Amino acid sequence: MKAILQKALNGQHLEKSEVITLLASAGAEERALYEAARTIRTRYFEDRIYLYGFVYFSTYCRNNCNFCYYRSSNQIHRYRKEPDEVLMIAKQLAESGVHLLDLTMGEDPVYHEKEFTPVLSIISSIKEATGLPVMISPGVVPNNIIDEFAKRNVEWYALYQETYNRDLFATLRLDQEYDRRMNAKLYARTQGMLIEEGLMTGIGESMEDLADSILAMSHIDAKQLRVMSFVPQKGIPMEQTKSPDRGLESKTIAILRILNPKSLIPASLDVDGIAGLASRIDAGANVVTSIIPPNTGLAGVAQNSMDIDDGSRTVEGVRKILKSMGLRTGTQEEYQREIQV
Ligand code: SAM
Ligand code: MD0
Ligand code: SF4
Repeated sequence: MKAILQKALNGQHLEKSEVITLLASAGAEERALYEAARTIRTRYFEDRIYLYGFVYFSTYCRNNCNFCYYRSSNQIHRYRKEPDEVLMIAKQLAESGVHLLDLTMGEDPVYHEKEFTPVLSIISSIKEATGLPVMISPGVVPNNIIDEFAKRNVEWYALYQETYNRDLFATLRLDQEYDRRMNAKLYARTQGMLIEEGLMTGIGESMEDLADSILAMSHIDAKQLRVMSFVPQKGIPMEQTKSPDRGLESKTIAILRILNPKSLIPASLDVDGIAGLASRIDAGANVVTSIIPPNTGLAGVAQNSMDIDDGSRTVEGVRKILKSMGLRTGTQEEYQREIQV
């Protein structure tokens, strides 16, 4: 274990067997892994942490992912926010001090199958009104739509593979093509956009699968890399699947950090709310995602309401905790430098 962490600190490549050893660590060894991850984060990022506002503007979806509350066959309340309201919420988030706005939607048939233009106009008006970098999380879209994003200088395209095991992918993202999803993000990269890749834990993966995924996702030139623990949802096929031990998510964050020292790595408030922030930052994360303004009717994905309306999933709520950990939020200029391509 010591030798592996020393290799990591020296910036050497890690083998799959070594990643598996790190994933299996416990007790003092696990704590040493987090310490190494923090050391590596500090080298490049010092005490700076970045904050992302989350705007889930349509929860309609044509897909039927087995792990997702918003899968098409789940009979739930859904919303599609009007452009004016989305713009108002985006402005409110910008004023509160986030560094980026993540505009997210299900694969809403109204946009995906009829007319995508309204989404492009929302993006343009938000960019113009706030001046903030934007991430678009629209699911899989054709290359000509990605071209439209690139034309509007959308900085980020987020699209998570969840696992690099194709068979497992097929059991989770029903009737969706692995290669189409992968190729969409790779295409966005060739058009000059930054990409975010992501994994889930607790979805039936083996330790070997997880190690393969961690190594593979570290090689697609993604500037942001995330992992989220599966959270069971009412009414989905995986409702009874147990949520995994959070140590696995933390260890994955730490390994992603040591393999990708300069990457942005989220501590998502969408898994355990504000109570889960410190442990994820301690594991080497440097971006807080899923900040949602209270009382706007906006939902999260894995935690659709936790900590939202009481105002703890806000810049203010997050800053308090970061401060107590000796960390600070970066300035907008610092964030802009971070994502310069
Ligand atoms: N519909 C688009 C898509 O699927 O790419 C955008 C939404 S995307 C941001 C939703 C992501 O949240 C999934 O890719 C998955 O990583 C995560 N997620 C969804 N349901 C989850 C759950 N029950 N527990 C944990 N993470 C979940
Ligand atoms: C988050 N709830 O950041 C959001 C979402 C989509 N790009 C991100 C999963 O945790
Ligand atoms: Fe739809 Fe995305 Fe949920 Fe899959 S993960 S059901 S694509 S919203």
